Amino acid sequence: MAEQTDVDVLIIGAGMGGIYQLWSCLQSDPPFSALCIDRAHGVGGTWYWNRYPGAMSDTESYIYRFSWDKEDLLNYPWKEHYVKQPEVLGYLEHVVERHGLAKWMQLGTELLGAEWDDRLGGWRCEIVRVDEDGNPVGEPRTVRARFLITALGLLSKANFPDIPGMDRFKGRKVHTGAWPKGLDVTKDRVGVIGSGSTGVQVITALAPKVKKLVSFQRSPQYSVPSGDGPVSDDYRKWVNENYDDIWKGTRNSMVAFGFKESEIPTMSVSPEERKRIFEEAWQKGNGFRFMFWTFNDISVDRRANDEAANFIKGKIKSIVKDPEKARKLLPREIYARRPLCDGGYYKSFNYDHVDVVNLKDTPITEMTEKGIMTSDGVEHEFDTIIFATGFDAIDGSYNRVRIRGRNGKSLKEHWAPLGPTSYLGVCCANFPNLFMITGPQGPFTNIPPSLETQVEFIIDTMRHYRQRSSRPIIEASEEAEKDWTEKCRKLAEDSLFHETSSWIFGANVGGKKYATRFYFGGLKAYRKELERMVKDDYRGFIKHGEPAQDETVRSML
Ligand code: NA7
Repeated sequence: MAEQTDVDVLIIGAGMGGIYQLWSCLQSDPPFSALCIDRAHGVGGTWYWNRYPGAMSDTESYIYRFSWDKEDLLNYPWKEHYVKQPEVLGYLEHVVERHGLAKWMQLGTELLGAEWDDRLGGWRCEIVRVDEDGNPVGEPRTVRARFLITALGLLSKANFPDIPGMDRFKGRKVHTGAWPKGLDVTKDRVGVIGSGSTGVQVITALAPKVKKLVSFQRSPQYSVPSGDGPVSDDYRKWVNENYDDIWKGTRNSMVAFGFKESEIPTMSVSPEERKRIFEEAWQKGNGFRFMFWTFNDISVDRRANDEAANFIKGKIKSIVKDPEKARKLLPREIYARRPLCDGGYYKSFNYDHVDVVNLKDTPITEMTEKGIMTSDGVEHEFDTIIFATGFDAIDGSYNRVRIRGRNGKSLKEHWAPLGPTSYLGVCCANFPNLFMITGPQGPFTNIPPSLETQVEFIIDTMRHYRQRSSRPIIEASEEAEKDWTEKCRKLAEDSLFHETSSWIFGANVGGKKYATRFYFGGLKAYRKELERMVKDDYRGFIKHGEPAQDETVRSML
């Protein structure tokens, strides 16, 4: 019989969410026994896998970290206004070491499946060790857990386009989300497919270094400068002296990027003043700042949006010297995707060895032995083709694991009719004692503050229910999930975001259900929703009052 372990909490994923959740379980009084697993052979989640050149957080460094360890917050160094992938990874490794979390983790271990067991009042999970390539090693093992917490990450399942002849290409094909350790492509002729946040970063980083680079763009993007640069001692001192207020302001803001969002409409000021404000935001840098600090209606009002879009288009035309390249780089839709920023993206196209193909004009017809063929009959030859084609976001991360709730129904089946839904972004009806961190219909914000909000809500809820029962069952009602879904749908409809097709609505992967995957009400409102629900005696959760059964998960309390 397979070896069996019992824990109060099994956490899937050792990225930012999993790390904080594990710490919170161990800090509870009394602690929840917990095991955190990850198929990666290191901690870091997104920051473990996304090692592509130029990978960085586009949230400013001081706010892209945990807020709960004040001493570390004040002392842990960062060099520049934006943290790059190796630094984020280093920071997360440091947190794990500082808090002695590694002994509760089992890395290189994958969740094969999890089934809710009514008699047990918990989850029967099957896990297996995997090698660096993800192949199973040895026999699966059973873990019985009272609570299952998924910290799978929003964006972990790579999306590969279906291009005819993909296998024919003799060079190297690499997805940014699975960048091999130490891979150096600087001596190569490089093709980059995709121009989302990742594509923009990888192109900017590689353009000055590679022999040749061609960007294949289906939807040209609006990107503004990041404003990156070294952090001065004075700046750091200011941040340290104001950290409490900074976090307070962040939690009470919409997108949680550390700045105060604008309260004035775009058309309420003169054209000159509008231009001045846009220019100031352009000079300061940061994509979310450009969209939300300048005016309060760019993401909801078409006229306001046009003003912002035209300002950025003007900048693109003035930066890119070759008018034909500039034409191809000009966005053709409204400014309503995830806002981007960069460290010199448009300037990259001024190099003679860097070019752009607009796939709306000349689509890719096939991949050949040598590279990529486009509909104008041009064969673009490469040594390496980089797929910056994004992810099968949110539900993609879940659909590859078999998670079965009550009556044997899987999450995939639960989500089939409407797309991925939840109650408050953390629970699903008929999946008792399952909590999701950054699951579907959570807030659309800078991730760390939202993720902290969710982890704190989850741990408080578990504690609360533990006091009520020796066999706590926490389960959202179907009605509560329906209402939350409706709320998210309405909020999305009120924003311009739903007018562009992107991973936010599942529109980037063929066959995915089109539905909003976020709560667009902002972090402040989201926190209020949670608060109100708790005050209202956990409204939306079914009240179970069963006595303990014989075979329960052995509590380590
Ligand atoms: P995104 O934002 O989903 O971008 C993927 C890009 O790849 C985008 O430009 C897509 O064009 C393009 N794409 C996808 N499939 C194809 C095919 N078949 N042909 C050509 N181009 C394609 O992913 P990222 O990794 O950049 O960013 C995801 C998030 O990670 C980001 O928002 C940050 O939060 C971190 P499209 O726009 O769909 O026309």
